[in-house]
Amino acid sequence: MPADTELLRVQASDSDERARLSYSVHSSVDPASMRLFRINPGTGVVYSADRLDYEARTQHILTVMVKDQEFPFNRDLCRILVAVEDINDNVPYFSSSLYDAVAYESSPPGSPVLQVSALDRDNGPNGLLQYSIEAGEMDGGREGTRDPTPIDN
Ligand SMILES: [Ca+2]
Ligand SMILES: [Ca+2]
Repeated sequence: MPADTELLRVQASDSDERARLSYSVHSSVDPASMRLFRINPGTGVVYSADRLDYEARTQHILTVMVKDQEFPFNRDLCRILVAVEDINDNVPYFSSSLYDAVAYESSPPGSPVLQVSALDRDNGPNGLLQYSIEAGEMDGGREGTRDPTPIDN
């Protein structure tokens, strides 16, 4: 989600006649959440102020304050809970860029040769991986299949 997205609006009322109310983000459970949200002091609309990363934190709990403007100041607090939804924003990566294996020519077809493994920081379906052979010699493993000249050692 891009920064500056409108998330929700808090609303307070004050029975005093000339009350002008002002909203602010008072605190957050995780101090890092403070810089990720801002509130419009006049309207109470809460915006994201930076990109939210599900992999860093799946939810943010903020305390919002409303204050009137005349001495003696009165105030009230409320809590807002922002749940971050995961998107598929992380690419999978292999734990190694090169794997070496030795396969015996006597091993029957279907014998395991090696196991590759990759990781993906996303959660749930966004982090599920499927492996396939993208390129290489698929038809018998003989080097030079694009070249009709037989290679004989
Ligand atoms: Ca992913
Ligand atoms: Ca993600």
